[in-house]
Amino acid sequence: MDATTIRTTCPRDCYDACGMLVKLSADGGINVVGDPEHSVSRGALCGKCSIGYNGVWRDASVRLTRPLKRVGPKGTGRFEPTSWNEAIGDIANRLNTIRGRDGAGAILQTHYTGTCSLIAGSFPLRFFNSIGATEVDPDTVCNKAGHAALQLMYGESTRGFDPRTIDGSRCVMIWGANPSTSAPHMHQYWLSETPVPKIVIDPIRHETAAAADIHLQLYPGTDGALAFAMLHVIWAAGRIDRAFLAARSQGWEEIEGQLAACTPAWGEATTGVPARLIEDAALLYAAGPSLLWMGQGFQRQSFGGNAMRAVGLLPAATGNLGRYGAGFLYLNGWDTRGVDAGYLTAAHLKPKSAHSISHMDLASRLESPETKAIVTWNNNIAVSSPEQRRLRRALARDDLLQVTLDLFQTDTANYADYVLPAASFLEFDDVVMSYFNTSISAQVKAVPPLGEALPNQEIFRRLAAAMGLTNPELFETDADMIAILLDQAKPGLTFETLAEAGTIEYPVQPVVQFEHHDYRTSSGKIELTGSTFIDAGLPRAPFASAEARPAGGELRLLSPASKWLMNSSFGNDPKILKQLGEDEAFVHPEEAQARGIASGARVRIANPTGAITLRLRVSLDVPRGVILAHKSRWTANGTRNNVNALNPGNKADLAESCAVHSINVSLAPA
Ligand SMILES: Nc1nc2c(c(=O)[nH]1)N[C@H]1C(S)=C(S)[C@@H](COP(=O)(O)OP(=O)(O)OC[C@H]3O[C@@H](n4cnc5c(=O)[nH]c(N)nc54)[C@H](O)[C@@H]3O)O[C@H]1N2
Ligand SMILES: Nc1nc2c(c(=O)[nH]1)N[C@H]1C(S)=C(S)[C@@H](COP(=O)(O)OP(=O)(O)OC[C@H]3O[C@@H](n4cnc5c(=O)[nH]c(N)nc54)[C@H](O)[C@@H]3O)O[C@H]1N2
Ligand code: SF4
Ligand SMILES: [Mo]
Repeated sequence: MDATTIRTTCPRDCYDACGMLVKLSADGGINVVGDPEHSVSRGALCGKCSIGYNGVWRDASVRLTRPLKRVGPKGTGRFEPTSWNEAIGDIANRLNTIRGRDGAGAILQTHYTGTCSLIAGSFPLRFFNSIGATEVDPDTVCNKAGHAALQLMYGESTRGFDPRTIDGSRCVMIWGANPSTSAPHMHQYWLSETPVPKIVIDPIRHETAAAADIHLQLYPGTDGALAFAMLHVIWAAGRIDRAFLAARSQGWEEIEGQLAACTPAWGEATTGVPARLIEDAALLYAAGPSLLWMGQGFQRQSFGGNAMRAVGLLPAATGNLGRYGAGFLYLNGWDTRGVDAGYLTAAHLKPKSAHSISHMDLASRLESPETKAIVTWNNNIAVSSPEQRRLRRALARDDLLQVTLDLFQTDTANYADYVLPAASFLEFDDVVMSYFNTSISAQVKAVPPLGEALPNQEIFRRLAAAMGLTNPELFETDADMIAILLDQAKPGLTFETLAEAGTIEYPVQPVVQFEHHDYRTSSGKIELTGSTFIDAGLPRAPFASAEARPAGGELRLLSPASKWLMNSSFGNDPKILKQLGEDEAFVHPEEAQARGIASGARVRIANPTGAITLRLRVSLDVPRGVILAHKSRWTANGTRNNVNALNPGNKADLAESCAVHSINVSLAPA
């Protein structure tokens, strides 16, 4: 490579963590392409990123390039440029006043995965920990119920299988994930190239489901029942691994006692999946070695925690753990690469008095006069969070200080008092760690920040200084942090070495998940049942949960990831908007027919929380009783709301996590 090509990594909230090349041209322009030498992406980026990174991402007419101060009413998006000094100085004064008068708990901060690089994604937490602000727990809008359930059962949730061990597998089961959208290269290569039977469990017949050997197209929210029906089949066939359960787990008796009733015929009646397919899938999985990919889609339901527990029984009951080619994966965390998250976030600075709240309570918390300020960074709550109408009304409060850091003038930024321009991942060095495989990648600065944009971490260093904070952790440099992080991961690894390689596999040899059966629960065993679950608000034992189907002609609304967006990101790129077309929802042809609605008609989708209007399409990929409308459309240009206007923010059964796939709606012509 010559000096005009920089090798770097995509740090977005995506399983793939693709390698990319940034080619600089003489006129200062760039061309971002896939790195042909990267083992995951093999020279191609996904459609959205190859458009977006060569589109709005470096377009100075679209990006935020200067700090902005609000001049119009909140929500109207009227701002004027100001200087960093003025903006930081005023924000610092106002936050200090609130800390002194109301306490730092009156300051909310919301964040998530706008960038998942380690420093830009975590350093700001040092600032908020040091002042003791109230964190809106990011995982509660995404995957917290699943994490909490696995932590109770297995002692942890972020040490998954090593995808490289697929060469020892005889079955891969994908439960409630859609790799064809959310992990496009894993779908294209890792899954498609491995000649292993695949089972997909998803209400929607997406591309990965269509390509699978067995697709169990269950009715949404019936995962617990399906898992128990599969366990019944395995049990009735004498295929339960009793030796494994006896040695490695506790509580199986309480599960076994429930199984007789969960026949395949019962499973079919409860989940909608044909009994024959339940039997085939159960026996194929049980034979093993089998990998189980637990997606994030199936725990976003009222029984989310129980569903994760029930599905989590399968690897234990079949001994599909601790051997090559077997195991489960929810996410692979940074800890699998030796990173100490407490160091990254300076967790020790956090005062005991600091609280966190669920995203499900964000709107009501913002309404409360006790909340005096909100800082949003790395997320876009006006698009992504529940109770959209109520949330926006609360954001419009004149007495609420709002500071938003972003690359773009998002729907959320429109409500801010100050909008601070963040630098993009192309504009500073950092470290990236995939949450699917256990690689370590370099994010290498390819171009200078656009305009006056600054990396998140630098914005918070300046704010800390202006507020008179003195903890040295708040001022540690990027270079020092990168050196420490890489040394934690692999002693002696330098950024220069990493940058040259782009991505390194870690460790070099594939790892067998739970090879030493070192479950980090209090008993040291896999806890299938027990009082810890009761303490967490669940029953002692998992059960065959199934949500009631909507009645009275209503439909279950599913709003998973869109192929052309990364959450709400790219929602302002004209070429991506062209790919997306008009905002659409999809139903089975019989559901449209039953309501006398033609495909292509404008429809109104409504429930007590709100209503949206979009265009209806029919699709055989969507089961009866369900309506599919992908998440994350921006609303700034035209429509006044998106699918989250229908989201009441109901909580799952565990960890105050979201139940966004358990929403019922009516459908009628607009
Ligand atoms: N209806 C419905 N709603 C959902 C979901 C669903 O399934 N259905 N899914 C939920 C899930 S899983 C999630 S994770 C959330 C995601 O929702 P959010 O966390 O709000 O994610 P994004 O909309 O992508 O917002 C990320 C923002 O960060 C900005 N950004 C990118 N890089 C940087 C940077 O370096 N610095 C700063 N400061 N900003 C940056 C982007 O421009 C973008 O505006 O949505 C949830 N909402
Ligand atoms: N292109 C693209 N990629 C993304 C994102 C994006 O917005 N766009 N978002 C990123 C984020 S934040 C996340 S969290 C991940 C999520 O990526 P995944 O883990 O793949 O999860 P989702 O796409 O939310 O949902 C996966 C599937 O769950 C299914 N599902 C819904 N309800 C149920 C149910 O009751 N039971 C079962 N078994 N399945 C159900 C949906 O039909 C969907 O196909 O993707 C990341 N990658
Ligand atoms: S979003 Fe995912 S698929 Fe797209 S370039 Fe980034 S890592 Fe690759
Ligand atoms: Mo997410």
